[in-house]
Amino acid sequence: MASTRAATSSDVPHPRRPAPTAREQFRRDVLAGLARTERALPSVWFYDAWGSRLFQRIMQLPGYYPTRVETEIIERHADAMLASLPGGPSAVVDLGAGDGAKTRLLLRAAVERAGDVVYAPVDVSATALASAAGRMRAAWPGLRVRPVHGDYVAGLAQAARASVPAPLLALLLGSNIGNLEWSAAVSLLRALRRALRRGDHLLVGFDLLKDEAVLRAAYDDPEGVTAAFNLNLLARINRELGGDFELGCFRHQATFDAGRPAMESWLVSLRSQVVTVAGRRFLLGDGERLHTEISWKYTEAQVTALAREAGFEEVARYHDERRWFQDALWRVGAVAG
Ligand code: AVI
Repeated sequence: MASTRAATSSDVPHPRRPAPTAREQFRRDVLAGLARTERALPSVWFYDAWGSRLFQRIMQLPGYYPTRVETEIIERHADAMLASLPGGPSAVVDLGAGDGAKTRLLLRAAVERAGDVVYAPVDVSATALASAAGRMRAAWPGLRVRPVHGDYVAGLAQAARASVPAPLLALLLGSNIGNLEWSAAVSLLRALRRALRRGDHLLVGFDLLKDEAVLRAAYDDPEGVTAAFNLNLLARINRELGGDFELGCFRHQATFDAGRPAMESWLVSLRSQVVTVAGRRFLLGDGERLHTEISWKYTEAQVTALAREAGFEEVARYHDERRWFQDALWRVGAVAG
């Protein structure tokens, strides 16, 4: 999964100040998050090599429905989705490659419609990029593959400049958008719209609000994989930032916030303890929680509001039978902003 961080204006590099390395940005985010009154560690740092493998396992869990349900939507509607793009897409730009199965379904439909299609995976991880490119080259030996190493916005802008003619179809699947707070999601979507040209399309996956028990089962599995995924963030801090978190002194907690609505993940300190990270000490109370992830569960009205706030035109929305998930197809219209 590519970093969504670069969408915010504070992340735009200052001309005279070099952009921090990923390790330095990780250090800054962790120290700032631990210094807050309500401590928080950004979920974007879950995805080191081991975290990415654990996420692959989460996607296979019986209770983690989003991947299966979205695959079902694309299986059923790929042709209809692509029929909305006049002449078929000239390029499919994959923002966060995931397991590749959903992209493969869309690419197959795109190749059948347009014949000659460019596939451009975008990722900050060179390893993820190489495996996404390799998978698609293996499936379609003649496919033109143009991997773009970078964050979503810069990568999409580069792919859009390179793809002639319009329209291009960008994919932001898996409800990755749901891991951002509302304002950050709007900033990212606006930045993506600006990176696209008039007539280009964006397909966005939104996990929808549903029965709380279903949501809780998806984020707190009896197999303990989500707990391991969450705790791996502490292991990564220990390894990369010289931290001394004792993993056995924390437990995973998943809660439901009906207000947003969203699932949230936390790491709960099982005793009063002092932890050191990058030479800084933090006292954690018994039962104190570190916030690690938000995962929005959108209403239909919120999806419309996001499209409007980001300046996209809504083209169509596709659901599974239970209406647990939605893939929204948006277009860049004439109105600029
Ligand atoms: C990547 N993202 C959309 C997942 C989600 O459902 O929010 C990450 C995840 N966290 C716990 N389980 C899965």
